[in-house]
Parts: sequence; C-alpha cells; structure tokens
Amino acid sequence: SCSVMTGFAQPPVNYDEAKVGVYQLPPLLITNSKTKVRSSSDWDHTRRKEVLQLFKENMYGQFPGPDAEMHVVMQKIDSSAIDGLAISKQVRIYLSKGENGPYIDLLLYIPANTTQPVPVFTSLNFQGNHNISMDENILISQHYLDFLKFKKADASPTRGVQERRWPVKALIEHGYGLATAYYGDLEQDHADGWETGIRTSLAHQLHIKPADWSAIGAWAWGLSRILDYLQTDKNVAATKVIVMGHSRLGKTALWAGANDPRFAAVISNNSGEGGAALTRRNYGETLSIITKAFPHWFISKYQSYQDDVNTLPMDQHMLLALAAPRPLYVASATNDKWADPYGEFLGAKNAEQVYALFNKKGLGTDQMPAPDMPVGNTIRYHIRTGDHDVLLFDWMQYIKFGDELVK
Ligand code: GTR
Repeated sequence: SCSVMTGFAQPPVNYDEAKVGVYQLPPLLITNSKTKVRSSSDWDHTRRKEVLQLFKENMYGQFPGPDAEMHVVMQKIDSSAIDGLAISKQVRIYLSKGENGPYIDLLLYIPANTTQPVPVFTSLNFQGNHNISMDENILISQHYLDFLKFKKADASPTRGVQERRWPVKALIEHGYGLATAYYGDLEQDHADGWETGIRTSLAHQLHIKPADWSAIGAWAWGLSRILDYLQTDKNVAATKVIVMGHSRLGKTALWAGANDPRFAAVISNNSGEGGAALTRRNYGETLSIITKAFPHWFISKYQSYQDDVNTLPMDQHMLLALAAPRPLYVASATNDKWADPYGEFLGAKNAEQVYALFNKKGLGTDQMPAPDMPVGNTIRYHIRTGDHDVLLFDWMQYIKFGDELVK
C-alpha cells in the first residue's frame, strides 16, 4: 500500500517536478579530511568506510558482526518440488545457543538437474515462506501467525497469496536458486516490534543496544546470516549470491549489500524513500513522512532531519555507491510515484562516479528511459509499466543481469 498514515500533520505530497526544489548533493568523492578520492584504492581504504559510517550514525544504525552462536537444523527436504524441476530445503537458522531463542526459517529452492553449485537470489518476504507459493510442502510460518495474532487479524493460513511476486519456476529454469525467509523472523514490522525481535533477544549476545540499530538494520543483518548459511550449502555457489528486495525490503537489500561485501550483486525493486531515491528531492514520500509513519525503520537520529533534509551529511546515491564495484540494479514502476522513480534513477546516476573509479560502466545515459526499456551496464535501471510491485518483467531483467554479470 502507499497511503500516507493519517494522524500526522503533513504538508501536501508533491508530485510536480517543477516543485521538487533546488538541492545540492553531498560530495561523494571528497573525504572527511577534504582530500579528493582519485582511485578505487582511495575509495576502498578511506572513503567507503566514511560513507558507511554516515549511514550507520544517521540513518540505519550499527550493523553487528557475525553470529558466533548460529547453528542450523534441516527441517524438510523435497527432492521433487515444482513438478520435479527443483529441490526445496527448509532450514531453521538458530541465532543463539540451543533451540529456544530466535530463528530464521529459510526456504531454499535449487534446480534439480544441476550437479554444479548454482547462483542464488536471496530476498526476504512479507508474509511468511508459505505465502510465496502454493507448494504444499512449505511449512506455515509461525512468526507470521504471531504477527497476525498481534494485529488481531484472521489467522487462517494464506498459502500462495504473494505467488505473483515469486516466479520460482522461471528462476529455476534459468539455473538460479532462490533463498527466502520472512522478515518478521527478525523483527515484527511495527513501532514496538523491537521488543520481541532480535534487537532485544540478541542484545546481550551481539553487544548492541536495541536503539543503536533499527528494524531495517535487523532485517539486513538477517540477510547476512542467511548468506552465512548459503555459503555452507554445497548446492550454492558461495560467491554468487545476489541480494534482492522490494520496497521496504528493497531498502533492506541495499543496506545488507552495503554492509556485507560477500553479496555478489544488489537489487533494489521500488525501494523509494530511504532506499534508492534521493532524499533531497521533494517528490512523493519524504523523510518527514516516512520517519513519522515508520519510526522503527531507522534510528531516532534520522528524525532530526525532518525539518531540513539539506542538512543530511549524506544522500541515497551514496548508499547505492556502497554496492560498488558489484553489479547494482535499481528498478521503479510507472504508477509508483510515491517512491519517486526519477529520484531512484538519479540515485543510480549519481553513484556512477564510484563505479568509474573501478572502470565499471553505469547507466550510460543521463535521460530517464522509456517504460520497460532497461538501461545500463554494471549499474542498471528500468521503470516497469504498472504498480508498486515486483512482477515477472522485473525478475526477467534480474535474471538477464545475473546471466551477464554474476553467473
Ligand atoms: C509504504 C512506505 C514505502 C514503502 C512501502 C512498502 O507504505 O511508505 O516507503 O516501503 O510501504 O514497503 O511497500
């Protein structure tokens, strides 16, 4: 949904390009000590760390290190999933000692006909693994049932409800695996979700206070733990795991990719405000709106920029640049004005300067492309015709991107 939460006084949402306002982006290639970043080594050794730090201190919070207590239990293997085209594995990733603490339920599909380790797309889902497919073997997500209970909503399982967003068969047929888990396994998505999520249950173990990171931080950290597991699975090509996410989980994918260089490529689908879109552009959702509607997504410091986004020491092109030199895909949708498609394009455009240090080609154009016409090389962009969503068209571009740059 893309409605503004009511109950907050907000200026009207701007959808007029003429009223976006004048802004200047913070320089990406000048270090804190005012020296120019001239090479990939200057970037890697100095500036990259500074930029990552800006996002930690002002926006998403800290990103804890690996989880020493993590261990996995295989719950179910189906050797003839998707009409025999795939093997599915359901793995419970425990995040603390024993089996009473927090866990991630990972669903992994692997093409059945391959003897080689395969590249894998990994992406969190919104409503539990059982929502991505009608596949009867997928275990119903307990954490999703917990969330429905919290919402006092009907708790009947909703198998396959988001199936259109997960073209598993197409991925398998193109030689990819898919690894997905419910984002609520890490933290429920509401203002008090941290109380029952890993920011509380793992605070002691990870040496971090709940307020020192965020919901997006917790979800992104979960993606890194999924990658820890994937790197141990003999069917997975450990250096070819692509992190992808839609909308708030697109923001999450970008943050995971920024912190964890083991992800081979990063894909943002309609991530919008707080994701790929430039914050300084007053178009669609704004920092003020998002931090009032979803305060838990960011650390509280981010709210201090509500009245003047121009005082932010960073903007989102700098987050996108943290994916460099790895392949980066930013996608928008024509009806998704709330996410500011042109702002997403410009975010990608302004990240090119870092890719250039690595002799990697970016979008190859200054012009917003026509709908359904992908542009670019190591950085890619498209604006799909239609709504805020992730559809087969989007996935087919990600497959092509993976084929050309990751496989
Ligand atoms: C909206 C939010 C967006 C986007 C979206 C989603 O309500 O304002 O930033 O994250 O939700 O996740 O679908």
